[in-house]
This record gives sequence, structure tokens and C-alpha cells, in this order.
Amino acid sequence: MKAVLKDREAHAFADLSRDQLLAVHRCMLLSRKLDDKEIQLKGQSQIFFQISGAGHEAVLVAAGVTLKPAYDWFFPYYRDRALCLQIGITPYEMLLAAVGAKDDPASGGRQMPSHWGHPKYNVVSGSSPTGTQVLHAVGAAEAGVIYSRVPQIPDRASRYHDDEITYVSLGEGATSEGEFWEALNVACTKHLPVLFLIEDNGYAISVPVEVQTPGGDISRLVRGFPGLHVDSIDGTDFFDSLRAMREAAAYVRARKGPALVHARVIRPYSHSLSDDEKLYKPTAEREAEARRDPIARFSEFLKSNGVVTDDELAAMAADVEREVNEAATKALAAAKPSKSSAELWVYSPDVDPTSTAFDTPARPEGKPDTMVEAINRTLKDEMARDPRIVVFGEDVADASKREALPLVKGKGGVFKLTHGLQRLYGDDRVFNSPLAEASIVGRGVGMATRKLKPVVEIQFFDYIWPAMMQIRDEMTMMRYRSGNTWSCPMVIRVPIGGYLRGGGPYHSQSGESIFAHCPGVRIAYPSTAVDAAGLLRTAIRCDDPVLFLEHKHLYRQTYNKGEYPGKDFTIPFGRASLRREGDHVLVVTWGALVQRSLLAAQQAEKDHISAAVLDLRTIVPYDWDTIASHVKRTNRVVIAHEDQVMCGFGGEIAARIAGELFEHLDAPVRRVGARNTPVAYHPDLEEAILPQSSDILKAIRDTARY
Ligand SMILES: Cc1ncc(C[n+]2csc(CCOP(=O)(O)OP(=O)(O)O)c2C)c(N)n1
Repeated sequence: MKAVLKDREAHAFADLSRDQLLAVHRCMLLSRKLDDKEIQLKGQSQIFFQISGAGHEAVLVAAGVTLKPAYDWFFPYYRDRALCLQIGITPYEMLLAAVGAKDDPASGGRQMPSHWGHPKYNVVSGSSPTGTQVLHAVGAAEAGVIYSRVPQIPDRASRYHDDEITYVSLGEGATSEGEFWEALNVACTKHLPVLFLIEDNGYAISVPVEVQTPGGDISRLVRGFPGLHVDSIDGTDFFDSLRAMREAAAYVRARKGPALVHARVIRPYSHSLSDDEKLYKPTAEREAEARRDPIARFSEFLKSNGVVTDDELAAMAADVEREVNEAATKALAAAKPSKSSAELWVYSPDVDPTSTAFDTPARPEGKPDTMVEAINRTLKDEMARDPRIVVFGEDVADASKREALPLVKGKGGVFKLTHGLQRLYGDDRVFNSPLAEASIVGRGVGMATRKLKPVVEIQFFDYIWPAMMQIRDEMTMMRYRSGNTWSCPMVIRVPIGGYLRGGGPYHSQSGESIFAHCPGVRIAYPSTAVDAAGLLRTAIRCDDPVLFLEHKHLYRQTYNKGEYPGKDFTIPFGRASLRREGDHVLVVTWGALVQRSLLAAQQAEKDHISAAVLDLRTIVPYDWDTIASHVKRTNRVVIAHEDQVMCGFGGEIAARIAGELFEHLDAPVRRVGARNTPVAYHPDLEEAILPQSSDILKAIRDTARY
């Protein structure tokens, strides 16, 4: 062991025992052999996808031995096989994912292999978009901080550790995603305990790092972030990696701020099995990479320092091979998910927001108030009831500067929906976010995976689009893709819609049908103050992500005011409200078109046409049974919504009526909605574009007279 001591002097952190050194080597080897096995199985069509962690093993084992499973939080990249092995995920479990087995702990056969997830070790389910996970990690780190600061949360002691770390990794290519910069922004602004590992293998599929990053060196770019510990290392050198990970982890555990380790690694196996790197990487470059292979380097170190002999290494390799083969045989024989389970886990199996449990009586309190008041009071009451609720978004706080708070009335949202919440519940639970919508939703996802209840605001529906990736690929899919082991129930409140006389193309948008196309999210769209209170409470108390659409034009109308229905008033989702009785024509509608439909129905009465008006109240789920029962009665139906007719949600309802109720129809289903243009600024243009009462009246008349 003398030689080991000699090299230990060269490696300041080589304080590992022989057994530990061998364990490091074994873990790297196991990772590589698992990749090799999967590649073989893919060649035999026994698995359906493979992406390897080859070349990244040294820095990942170093991360694994530094971090604490089931204590720290993990958001690993798809290259992180060696880290996941090191923290406890077994080869068998990994191969269960590869074969898509029913009992694969990462996803139950729903997500590709190497998209890690394991509740036992705090490894949160990973998706495929490069970069989204970075915001989840920030949210998860924030959750730990919130648990530490909000003593009212009853079970908080079991939910965080004072010195916990949230680990997140990504490739150098993924650092080009805006979400990476949004995440760094928040992590540094809030001094969050996040450890970013950038695994820089020089290529994002075929795109070299110098095309990706100015100067080809991401750590150089991020050194200016205040409070960020930055280290740049050779990630194929285990000892350099261990030193860097230990220093970074110590910095984060000591709550000095976030840390970023930039590790240069290699990628010897092409991007994935669908890629052939020989197409863009010259032979000399590939040979130079091979000389830096972390496993070869480490075994060379072990041998040259007399830690192991060639025979011992060969025996270890054989043992690893045996372990991998046994795990593969077992995984190949494992039960596959049944076809009948395909629809499981889109929504929570535990809480059904359509159930009668959410059908509670209103206990009206005081004089009628606007929808703004109703929502504000509901938020206040729910936050008092559940200390896990956190509210954040752009301008939602009363005043971010604490010293200003006693001196001012407070902002509380551009529409005042969150006014007074910060004053009541403090700035750990109510705070402004940077102007970055993906960050708002992505952080919410991370917090919700740790069982906080984010109720976030996107300031205008027109600006929800930067968050679309987080909504569509993360928030709505987390439960499904993880086989119900992870979920992110949260509420996104969004002011929506037009009729503002001057709102223009970017303050008037509708588009609920776009989100209705995303399985996993519920969509509420109230038209009255009382419904807003009841539906928002259901949204908050249910176990699914909810998009809560608040029509700006309805916020302060008099016709939809109502008495606050009390602290426990909930309305089940999927239950429409008949706003007006009628026998000849049914108008199915929601949002701002409810009032316009009522006015149209009143006018139609003059022509002796009796039109019923049904307010859906929720779009997902929508109340098909009630629609059907009225269509069977009136045999004539108009669907009226503010969104464009083209691909509007009315198209879905019309198709279903045509498909399932054809025999009951005495007239074609008519749709009323906006023209297929953006909403223009001049009020005359706006009026021409958005559907008016007169349009609905015409549709009612045409349908009645058909
Ligand atoms: C948002 C998004 N865009 C594109 C892709 C397709 N894609 C998958 S991996 C990848 C390259 C990622 O490169 P890098 O982050 O450097 O990681 P590496 O694969 O090199 O480890 C691309 C473009 C994706 N998964 N997600």
C-alpha cells in the first residue's frame, strides 16, 4: 500500500480505503456493463430504447459517494446510471425499466429507461426534454427552505433536513435551454441549496460545444453569478471529481449558496443507439477520447498503485458480468404492464374532484362581492387552512421590499387577486418571482413533488407560452410517467380572455382547448363569483394539477357577483350549471359567453324561442351527461365560446354530440366563437372578431328554425 500512499499525496482527497476504492471501480464497471447489456438486448429487440452513461462514470460515482440518498434530493440526467447505482438503485430495477416491466420503480413501463426515478431514494421522475429538470430541482430546494421556515406545517420535520442538497445534472448542450438560466437566476437570487452538475461530453448529439456555448466553456460564463460556487474539472478523473463534488457539497450544505461543477467527460458510445458518431466525429478525436476513458484510467491507477492485480480486476469484471446477466434474466421474465392498465395514473387515484365529497352547501356570508373578492377570500381561507400552500408569480406579493410593506397598501397582483396574502402569511409563502413563466411553473412542479401546494399565477394567459413545456411535458405527465410514484398537484391561476376594448392581440387571448389536449391537467373556467370560490377551493384541495382560468372581463362585473359561500364551499368538477331553462334550443357555453348567451336567450324569447343556457364551469372534465340529457330534450344545440371556432373546444363537444346523439338531433350542431384571427386592438375590430350576443342569437334562431 506504500504506492497508494504516494499517490494519495498527489490526490488530496484520496482518503478512501482499499475496499472503498474497489467499490468505486466496481460501480463504474457495473454501470458500463449494464449499458453493454442493454445494447445487446436492444440488438435482440428485447428492449426498446437505450441511452448510455458510458464515459460519465467517474464524476457520477464521485457525486454518488458524496451525496446522501433518501436525504438529499436528486434530479438526474439520463446519463446518470453510475450515480443512480451508487445511491442504491439496483441493476435489476434498471433493467426492469429497460424491458418496460409493470414493477419498474421508475415508471411502471411508461417512460423510457435511463429516465431515473425512485421514491425510496428521493430520485424524482425524469422526463426527456433536456433542461426542464433544472427548474424542478430549484423548486425542490426551495421546498426544503420553505419547510424549514414555516413552522405551521404539521409534518415538516419529516420532510426536510437543515443541510440537505438538491442535486441536478444536465449536459452542456442543455445549458443552452432558457430553463437552465432561469434556474441559475433563481438559485442564486434566493441562495438555494442546489448542486448543478454539468456533464460536458463535448457534443449534444452531433453539435459540438463551441457551437452551443460561446467560448466552448460553460463554467467561464457562469462565474459572474453572485454566490455561485463554480468548479471546472476533468470528470474522467475520479479523484479530481471527488474533490470537486466534496467541495461543492460542503459549500451547499453550509448554506453558502448554490454550486456548479462543470465536468468534462467523454461519450464513447455515440449519443444513443439511434446515432452513429462516426458520421461527425473524426477517428483521431474518437481515439483521443478513448484514452481518457474513466474506467481505464481508474483501473490503471489501482494497478499502478498496487491496490489490485490484473487477476483481481478480471475476477471483479467476471463478477459484475454475472450480476448483470442474472439481473437481465430476471428482468426479462418480469411481468409486463397489462394493456388494460394503459389509462391508469393520468389522474390521482386517491382524490376524485368530480365526486360528491366536493358537493358541499354554500353558507353565504354578507353582501354580494365580485369575482376578484371571491377568489381573494378563497385564497386567504385556504392558506389559513393549509400551511403548505405557497403563492408566487409576477407581482403577486404586496411588496417584495420588507421595509416598504408597512408604508404602502400593497400590489397583490396586477388584478389584485392576491392582495393582502403576503401581509397575512409572510414572504416565505407569498412572494414575487422573476419575470420567467417556465420558472414559475417548473419551480411549482419541484415544490409539489415535495408535497407543498403551489398556487401560482401566470399574469396573463397570453404569456403562458414560455411555460408550455413545463405544463405539457412535466406538470401534466409527472404522475403518469412515474407510474403514480410522483405527482405534482398544483394550481395555475391564469387571467384569460378579451372584451377589454383595447386589449389587443396580447391581452385578450383564449385557448383552453390547447390545454384540454394535455392529459393529466384539470381545467376550471368559472363565470360567476360564487363558482370561482367553489371551483378554486376544489382545485386547491384536489390531488391533480389544475389550470384555473379567470376571465378578466368577469372579474368586476355586477351581473356575476355573489355572496361569499363560506370557508368550506366546494363545487365538484365536471358538473355544469343550468343558468336558464329552455325547451327549444340548448346553448352550451362557459366563461364570458355565459352572460352573452343569457342575453341572446332573452332576445330569442321575443321570437317565441325558448333557449336553455348551460354553463360548463369546467372544461376538463366536462359534464357530458348533462349536455346529453338536455340535447335529448331540446334536440337542437348551439355551442358558444370565446375562443376561435377553429379547433376551439366546441369542436370536441360538437363531434361527440354528432357521434353519440345523432338520432336525437333535429338540426345541425352550430358553433359560435371568435374569427380565426388574433384579437385586434381597435374596439370595432375586437367586436368584429370576438363572438357577440347577436352572433349567439342568430345561431339560436337558425337552429330553432332549421
Ligand atoms: C427540449 C429538447 N430538445 C431536443 C431534444 C432531443 N435531444 C435529446 S438529447 C439531445 C442532446 C443533449 O445534449 P447534452 O445536453 O449535451 O447531453 P448529452 O446527451 O451530450 O449527454 C437532444 C438535442 C430533447 N430531448 N429535448
